[in-house]
Amino acid sequence: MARHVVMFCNHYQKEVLAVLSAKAYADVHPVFFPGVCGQPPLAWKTLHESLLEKIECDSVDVICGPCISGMDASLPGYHYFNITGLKQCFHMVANPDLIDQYQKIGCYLVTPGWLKRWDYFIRHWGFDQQTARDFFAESTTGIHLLDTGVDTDAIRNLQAFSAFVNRPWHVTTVGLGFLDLLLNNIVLKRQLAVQRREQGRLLEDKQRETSQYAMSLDLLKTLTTAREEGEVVQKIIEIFEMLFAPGILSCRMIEEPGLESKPTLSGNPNRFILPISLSGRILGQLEIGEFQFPEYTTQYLNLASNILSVCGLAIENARHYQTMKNLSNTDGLTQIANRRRFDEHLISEWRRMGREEKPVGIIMLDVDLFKRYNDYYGHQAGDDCLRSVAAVLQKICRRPGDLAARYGGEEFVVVLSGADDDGAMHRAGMIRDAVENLHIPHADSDVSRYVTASLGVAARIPTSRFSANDLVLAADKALYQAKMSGRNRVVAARDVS
Ligand code: GH3
Ligand code: MG
Ligand code: MG
Repeated sequence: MARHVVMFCNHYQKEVLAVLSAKAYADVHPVFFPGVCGQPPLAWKTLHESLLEKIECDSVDVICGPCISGMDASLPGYHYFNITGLKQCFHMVANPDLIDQYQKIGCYLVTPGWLKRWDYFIRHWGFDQQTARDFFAESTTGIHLLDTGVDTDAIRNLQAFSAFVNRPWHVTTVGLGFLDLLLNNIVLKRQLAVQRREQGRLLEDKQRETSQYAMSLDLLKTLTTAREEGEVVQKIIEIFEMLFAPGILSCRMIEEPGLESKPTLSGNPNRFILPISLSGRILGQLEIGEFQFPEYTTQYLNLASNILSVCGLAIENARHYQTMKNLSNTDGLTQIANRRRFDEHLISEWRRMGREEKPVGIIMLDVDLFKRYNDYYGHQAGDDCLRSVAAVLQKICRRPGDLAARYGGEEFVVVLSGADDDGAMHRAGMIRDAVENLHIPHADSDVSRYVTASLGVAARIPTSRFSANDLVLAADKALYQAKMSGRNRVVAARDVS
């Protein structure tokens, strides 16, 4: 437990030390301020600066009569600050009623600590012996020692003082019992306050933790609505931002799952790298740090680890979803987009280009005399041939918005977003050349020694009167025309009547 300073007037130093030495108050540290009886009170600010500022402690108790001025009930820098302001300092060692009784009958009360310095005070108050005698004769019936029993010189000092002021003297033995009770009370009160504060803090921590868990559960629910991995990562970032308000936050996914690792520091003691893992496999890493409330770092890391295990699940789900989506959008034989993907892509590009008032180009491609090819070389070779043609198309579709798809059988389609008739014709010409240049022998073809293809091309700026379907029909018509006019060629829809 941190140090507890108890401040008393130095007139009670012996009494306080005697009580403390008989007790096992390990953390209590007494500090004494100078007694100023009958003089202006001490300024608290000066006292604090001269006595307390050098002492390391978290709790301060000041026990005093009206001899300190300017004390504030709260003192910054201490967890606990308490003032026991007594009407008179005699109340430290004896019952206030008893003190009252003595004073009512005109007793001038003194303690052993004061008596040690009686001549100093007489001088300081400006008395010589005669004026002192006059004063005491007028205002007192006698000098009365409250004897605490700590000073063997007390009686002798009492006698000397009484003789000086020419007053009778009396002694009441008060002992240390009263002071003992007072100190005990002060120490216990402070211990209780510290315990309460500690419990309050624990309770507060628990409440914060519970509300964070509740909040994280709510936030984690949003993860279940995210399908794409990028969306999941974005939501993870949002969750961590909401919960911890960190200064540093980034999330990096790892494509190939790695080995499980523990949270690590990244050189900076306020920066942590946490694994996003599932069943012992690392799927990614979250870098987090410089929390707004660094005192809760350990709790934050615990909560973060729990949340990240759910995040791992969400990432894995997103990856499964992506794989399934890819499978359902890919043609099994050629591994390029399938008809379903083409339909979706064309619709979305048609809308997008419609807004931008730009054309969409489309190329329909049909392998020439492919039935004969199959018949001549076998179905297996036919499959290989289709794969090679698909690869040519894929290679040519490198621009964003472009898509090559297998339309069905030996027919393919290419979407060229933003391409007008000329652009689409140019690309179709390249495709035709590239297919023939594959130099796949086709011995049974009338058209060439090699496998060739016919292509129909159409391009239009989307309008409400001309649909994406109309564009496909136009390209198909042009393809038919290419077949009719001898195959291994490109025909533009604009040239078809
Ligand atoms: P045209 O020049 O007029 O297009 O003649 P074609 O023989 O290519 O046209 P047709 O429609 O008569 O024949 C298409 C052939 O494509 C028939 C079919 O066996 C073949 N085919 C369709 N899908 C596949 C496939 O997945 N693998 C293989 N090996 N052949 C396929
Ligand atoms: Mg065909
Ligand atoms: Mg064909």
